Formats: sequence, structure tokens, C-alpha cells
Amino acid sequence: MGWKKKVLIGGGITALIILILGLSLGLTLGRRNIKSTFFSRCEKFKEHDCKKLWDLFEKAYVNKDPCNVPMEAYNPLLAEVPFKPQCNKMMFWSKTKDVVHGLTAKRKDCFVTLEDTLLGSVLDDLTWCGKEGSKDTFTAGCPEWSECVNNPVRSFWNRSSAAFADVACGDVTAMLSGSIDTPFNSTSNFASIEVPRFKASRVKKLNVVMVIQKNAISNCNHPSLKNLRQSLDTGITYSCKDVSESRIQECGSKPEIACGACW
Ligand code: JS2
Repeated sequence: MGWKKKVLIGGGITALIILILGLSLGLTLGRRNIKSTFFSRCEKFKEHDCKKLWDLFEKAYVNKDPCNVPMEAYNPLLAEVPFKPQCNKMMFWSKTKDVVHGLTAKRKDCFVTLEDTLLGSVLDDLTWCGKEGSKDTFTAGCPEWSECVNNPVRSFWNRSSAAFADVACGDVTAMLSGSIDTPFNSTSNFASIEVPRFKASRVKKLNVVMVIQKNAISNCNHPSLKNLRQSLDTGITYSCKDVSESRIQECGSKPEIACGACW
């Protein structure tokens, strides 16, 4: 066999070994990363036992079919860190994640979202799942959001959205997008999980803020907002304001602007 052929085969085998090593390393690092990410984010909230929270979190999905993890699987975790009612400050959103968090990152004196709570901030933008017969947490090869309803990530956000909405009280704010053709979409988390849990016994008013960006195609007169008004519990007052993105950013950058004067 000529030396050229030997070099080629040798090169091929080396490449294959590097590929396999790379893959397994990636998987291992991925696994290690979510745990280290969980702890580094959790430790920002001083008064909590992050090891206990990690164990409760893992119990929700480890060694289970990743399409058979219902919302209730997270009940023990939510019970360990229940959301506190923050009347007149609770902010909900739909298709406005970045604008909303750009504001709440700077004005927690005015508004807090689910992603500003311990559980929401620890797990935001993370992916995780388990596999039957394995005690590991995987971050790759997990079902996509719409691949199956009872997947670990979707069930966590559905369960935590429900729990956050269950403690909503006073004047509640919701930021909806004027850049999409259906600002209040009945299939969204906000519409299907959170709004039905706003009870007039706790929630006095829902202030909708329609985020108006340059490419705006909708505003407070959009027909889908009629559906929102009709789906609100009787007794909850409703308001809607079209607010430019720049005004929202100004509220974020000027703490001297009173919460009620942001728009
Ligand atoms: C996957 C994630 C993540 O009111 C808001 C929040 O309380 C939120 O939890 O749910 C509402 C927004 O959901 P909705 O109305 O479906 O809007 P969207 O813009 O389509 O956001 C979908 C994702 C919401 C849940 N979620 N899902 N991965 O990292 C993640 N972070 C959040 N909040």
C-alpha cells in the first residue's frame, strides 16, 4: 500500500477520533455548563439553598421521557421558592421580551417580570431535558418548544407563568408588540396561561402598553385587544396606551422619572 494511501487513512482516522472527542467533550461541557450556570445565577440570590433547588429542579425531568414532563412536575420546585405578590409592579409581556427586560433591568423600583425572579432569571434562555434510564441532564438533543407539549422547558415556563400570574395584584402592566399583526395572540403564554389567572379579587387594573417601534403595524385599536378585554375577569379595569420604544428606553435610563410618569 503506497505511503500516500497510508497518510490518507491515518489522517481520516485522526479526524474521526478528534470529531468523536469533540462531540463527547461538547456534551460533557454542555451538561456541566447548565449546572454551573444554574449555580452561578442562583448564588446571586443570597438567602437560598441552591443545591436543594438544583436537586428539586432535576427531579422534575431526570430519567423521564423528555416528552412526558407535565407542568406539575415542577410543583415541588415552585413550592420551595414561591413567588411573592408585588402589587402594582408586576409586568407581563408577549413578543416584547427584549424591550421589557431592557426596562426592568434598570427600573426594578417600578416593574418586575417573571424573568426577574430567582427561578425565572436562573433558567432564562436555557435548554434542558432528561432521558429514560439516565441520571444525567442534557442540553442537546432535547425536544423543541412545539415538538411536544409536555417537554421539560415548556412545562417549566407554563408552570412558572401560571404561578406568577396567580400572585398578580393591584395594577398589572402588560407590554404587547405593535410590530406584529396580532398583539394579543390566544395561543401565547400571556393569553392562554396568565390572563385567565388575573382575578378581580386581586387585580384591580390591567394597563396594556403597546410598544410602538418604527415598523409598527398595530396599535391599541387592534381587534385582538377586544378579545383581551372580553377575556378579562369582570371587575378588572382595562387601559391601553401606544408608547414609543424610545419613551420606554427613556424611562429605563432616567430613574428620576416616576414610575407612573413613564408613559
Ligand atoms: C423558552 C421562555 C426561555 O408574560 C410573559 C412572561 O411571564 C413569560 O413567562 O410568559 C409571557 C410571555 O409568553 P408569550 O406570551 O408566549 O410571549 P412570547 O414572546 O412568545 O414568549 C414565549 C416564551 C415565554 C416563556 N419563556 N421560553 N425559553 O428562555 C424562556 N423565557 C421565557 N420567559
